[in-house]
Amino acid sequence: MPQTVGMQGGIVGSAVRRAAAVTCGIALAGVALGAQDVLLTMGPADAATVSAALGAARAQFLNGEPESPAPPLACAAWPEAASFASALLAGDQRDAMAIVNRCIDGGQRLVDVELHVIQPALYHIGECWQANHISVAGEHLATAIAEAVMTMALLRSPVPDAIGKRVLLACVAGNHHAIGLRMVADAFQLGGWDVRYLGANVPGASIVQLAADWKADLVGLSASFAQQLRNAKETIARLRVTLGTSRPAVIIGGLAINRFDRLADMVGADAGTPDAQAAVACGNRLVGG
Ligand code: B12
Repeated sequence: MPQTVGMQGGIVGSAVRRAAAVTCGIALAGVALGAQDVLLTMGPADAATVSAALGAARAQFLNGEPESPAPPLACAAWPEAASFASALLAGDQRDAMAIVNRCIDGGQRLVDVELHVIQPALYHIGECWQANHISVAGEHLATAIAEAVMTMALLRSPVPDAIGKRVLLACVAGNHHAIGLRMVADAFQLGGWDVRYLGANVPGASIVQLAADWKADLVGLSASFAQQLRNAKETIARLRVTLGTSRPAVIIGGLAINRFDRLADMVGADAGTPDAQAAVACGNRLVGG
């Protein structure tokens, strides 16, 4: 099983990269085949853009083109990402914690450690799972360890001065990928924001209700798959209808958003950003934090 993470956050082994690219084609083809609902809820221009991108991925898969590049990674991996990934694959929580502790003891900020160590390691876990090199249980174990390490590291990070701004963060209905949003939550918290993090698979109506009751300045939504974009779009539309001009600003992110340009616009968000660090900079810009 390849356990090396390259400096750019990808797997070094070309066989695994090819397998990842093929399976990415399968995933995208699957999305393309099931995307009618998404396309129907968007305008014709938007639908054409999404349809073209998904159609190209589907054709590539059907033509059996395994050499296509893996999806772009949002972050550069530090050398520690490789040993962190190995600790996750070995199910060694102590080692994983020790690696992150050493980074923080060495003066690194948690936000950077999450972006350049934990995130690339998790992407690597995804590629191992996709290539059938680890089981579902192995992937779950890695995920659970990563979450535990992030909690530990957040607790030992210095508490920032509050900036008096509120951000509500949720994965849209159907999205069970919550760790990326947890990183976004940590980054906002360490940036002095008051954070409400709701985690995975949250119904749109509940997001809007809490945004109104809590008077959020900013709402951040996470979406992993094209099928979830409709839920994102509906939630944002509901925010507009319910709160009118006093609605919070909305940013969106996640794998689905990172894959295609313009998706943030299409679902009606004020902005989309590729990672946790960019999310805070964007939030500060949008609501003057
Ligand atoms: C762990 C994991 C799971 C766990 C998630 C547990 C949890 N508590 O989160 C579970 C087991 C639930 C899961 C399920 C599935 N998964 Co999964 N999973 C992963 C894995 C290995 C890691 C995800 C992760 O944490 N990444 C690390 C985080 C930090 O990265 P991130 O999510 O991109 O987040 C960053 C940015 O995107 C951005 N961001 C994210 N959210 C937001 C929000 C805002 C507002 C902003 C501004 C930014 C932002 O900032 C984050 C931090 O910098 C990935 C591999 C991968 N490449 O990510 C596969 C992966 C995402 N999963 C995949 C698949 C296929 C599935 C399943 C369909 C499998 C199945 N058959 O059941 C289901 C679908 C579940 C669903 N409906 O959502 C595929 C997706 C393929 C695709 N889209 O093309 C991947 C890529 C694996 C792979 N290589 O094939 N998965």
